Amino acid sequence: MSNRTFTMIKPDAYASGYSGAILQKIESAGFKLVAMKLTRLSAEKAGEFYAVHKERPFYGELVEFMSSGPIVAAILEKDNAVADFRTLIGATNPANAEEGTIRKMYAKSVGENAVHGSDSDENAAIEGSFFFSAFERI
Ligand code: FUP
Repeated sequence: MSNRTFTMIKPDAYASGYSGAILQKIESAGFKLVAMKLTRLSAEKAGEFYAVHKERPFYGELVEFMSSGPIVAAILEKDNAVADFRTLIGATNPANAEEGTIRKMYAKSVGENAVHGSDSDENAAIEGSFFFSAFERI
């Protein structure tokens, strides 16, 4: 089991000024930041990141939204990081998310859902490397 996961604070949450509160919640839950940057995805880069969803009906909107403004990208470390982070962020659709989860507290909708969390150890490694070189992580 890997002890790292990858997250993004998405354009909706960044624009609403929730980045600090979300990072505080992540750290309070026991995750350590091992890489972090504020950046903005081009439509091309967003399309590449979400290529697995290319055939889904929401792909175009997803790419447009994820390239619509700045994001915070980070690699997080904790025992059981991938599963524990998915629990902390809650269901993809905030309407179905548990009370106290990041998406329940900060997400607007299933499309604009405040944060990303990797869904497997393999994807955590791929996604972390998409944003960070070895030099940019501890
Ligand atoms: P998650 O792993 O919880 O981020 O959810 P998915 O991998 O299923 O979806 C990735 C992103 O696609 C979501 F964060 C938001 C977007 N999406 C939609 O816009 N509509 C949907 O019906 C499902 C996902």
